[in-house]
Amino acid sequence: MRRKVFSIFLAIFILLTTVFIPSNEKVEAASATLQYNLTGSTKNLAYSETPYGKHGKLHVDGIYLKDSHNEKYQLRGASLHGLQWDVGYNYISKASFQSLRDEWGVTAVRLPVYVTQGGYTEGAASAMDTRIQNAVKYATDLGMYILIDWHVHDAYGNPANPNTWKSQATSFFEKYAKMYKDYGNVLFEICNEPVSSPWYEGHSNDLYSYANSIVGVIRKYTDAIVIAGTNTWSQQPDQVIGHKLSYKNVMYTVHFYAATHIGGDGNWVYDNVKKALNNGVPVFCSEFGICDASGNGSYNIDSANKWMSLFDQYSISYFCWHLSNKGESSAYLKSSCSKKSGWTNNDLSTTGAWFVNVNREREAKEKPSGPVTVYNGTDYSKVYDFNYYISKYSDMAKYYKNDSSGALKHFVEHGMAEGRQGKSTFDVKSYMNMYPDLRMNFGKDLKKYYIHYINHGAREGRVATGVTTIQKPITKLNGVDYSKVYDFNYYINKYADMKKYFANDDIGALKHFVEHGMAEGRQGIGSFELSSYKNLWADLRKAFQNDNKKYYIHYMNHGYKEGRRATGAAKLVNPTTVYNGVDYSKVYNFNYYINKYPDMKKYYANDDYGAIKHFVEHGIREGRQGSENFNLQVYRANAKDLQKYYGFSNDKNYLYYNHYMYHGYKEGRRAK
Ligand code: IDC
Repeated sequence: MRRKVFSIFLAIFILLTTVFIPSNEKVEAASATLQYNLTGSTKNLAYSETPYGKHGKLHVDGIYLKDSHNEKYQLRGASLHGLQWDVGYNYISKASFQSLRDEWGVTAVRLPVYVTQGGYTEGAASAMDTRIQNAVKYATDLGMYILIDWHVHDAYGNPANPNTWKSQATSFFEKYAKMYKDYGNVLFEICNEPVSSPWYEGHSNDLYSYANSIVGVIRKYTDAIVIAGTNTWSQQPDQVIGHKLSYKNVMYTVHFYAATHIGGDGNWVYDNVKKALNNGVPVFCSEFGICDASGNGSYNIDSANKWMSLFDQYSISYFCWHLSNKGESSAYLKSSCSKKSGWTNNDLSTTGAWFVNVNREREAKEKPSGPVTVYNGTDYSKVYDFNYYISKYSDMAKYYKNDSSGALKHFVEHGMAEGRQGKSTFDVKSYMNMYPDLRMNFGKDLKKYYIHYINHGAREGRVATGVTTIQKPITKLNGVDYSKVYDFNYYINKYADMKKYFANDDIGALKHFVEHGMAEGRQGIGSFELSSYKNLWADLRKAFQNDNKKYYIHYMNHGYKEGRRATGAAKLVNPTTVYNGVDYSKVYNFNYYINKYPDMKKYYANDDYGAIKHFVEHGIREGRQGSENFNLQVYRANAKDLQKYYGFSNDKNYLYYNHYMYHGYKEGRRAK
């Protein structure tokens, strides 16, 4: 409690000393002269030449804001005035933003959504919503960045703790983060200028807690850049040291008014910024003026220039207060200027002239940057080239000819998964064909091959073009090596259906072989024929009978090593005569049986177990002849003594067969 009271006193003290007491350091500088000729006209820029078209989605890396080429990037921002007032919304138009972009060197616009002062929580929400959405539309069309600013601000010196409006802020950011989740050019400022207790006090009413909770809301939808206000009218980014939010892409504000906060070492705010930067806190200037902190009064251009050189040194983005013709020093336009766009030199105030000079000077120094290759922090240039992509695919040219950010987004979100080629030196099909290790790991997930090449393959010097057939097709599945019975090329060339489905998919082909092909008796390699292997090996037939798969597995594990033959045997060797432990060889042999009866040949030509089973279970009853040595009719006709006991019904046939096997043969009875 004591601490809070103290903080409030401190805040009031700082307010009084920085805002209301004129400092002796203040220098009334001569008005800035505009160094450039504003013609009031606009340029017809291709989207790829706009700020967002060139720089794409931004991210934070250490203390730096970076563009999608992973280069440090300084936004040159124009702040509008409060959107609830006509001095603010009068300038929301495409023409106005385009003048800023084309002639003022501006790359970003800030939308101050005043929370109080007749603003968002005081009746103007719906009007302000319309204005925000129009502004975002214009900025997006023009390829400009746009900062949506929840403008917590108390002009009258009362502590402005953003937690006071936390529930309104929560709904506000829920709405806009969701609405603009796919807009890479939208940034969010969650609290303009808190005046409360220090950034971090470890309780739910501090700034850290507010920021953590609002960024959490935004992060449900987007990882867009978020700007967090710092204590005492955003003058204390150093308080964030040791207490940065754990979310990425968050920056912390400094605001200065050059005639109040004199740029240079020894100035409290200036030193705070340096301290913050030296301790890893990324700083962003979402508002400053070259006049005094009231937004009016005298200018200090010298001080402003010192601030700018600090900002240049650390590539800190800056947003100058403000675009309007309101008769105050911070307005860019003279009060006599009623134009809403197409301004020329005479229309500009000192702030306006200084601001254009500063922007244009920096714009002229910008390195030309090619089309975007970095998306969400990943550089795709090893597998992607904008011009290649749009010239290879007519649909891409149609939609993205003027939008290199859009083309890259398509490539990342769809093109890779679809297997599209993004660069002449990387063809995902070739890459897949070439490397069995990758196929084993990635299967059909094409995107993973691109990412592998970016992160490893390119550096390892892997081949990524020109390989049209699968190399070193796999023979192992789930740790089992099928190479003794299976070869990818043999398999797909032997079976048209396999070629159709698996010509470029060695894993799919082997899976098919293992899960279906063996059971179906398909041949997987020249040196192993199921039918021959079965025909040749009676011991295996006995053990496996018609369970095809078991023959392949036997050959892999034993047969191959034992040197068992597995090809070229059209006929069964050693067909069995035994069924259920009984040897029927006196009345049955396989070849006789299948050659005598076409139906038997049809079903059992390669299945001696099936044949004898049929003979015993049906053939005998049907009176079929199983051997040249035994004919039922002949046997029965000559065995009058048996007829009397066994009779003539088919059900009793077996008695004659059995009799011959156990007695008649030995007795030399006639049976043929
Ligand atoms: C000022 C405007 C002024 C308006 C006032 C309302 O310049 O026209 O009447 O707000 O409160 C800030 C604030 C910003 C102030 C600006 C100048 O973020 O809203 O704008 N300022 O006082 N912080 C420091 C200075």
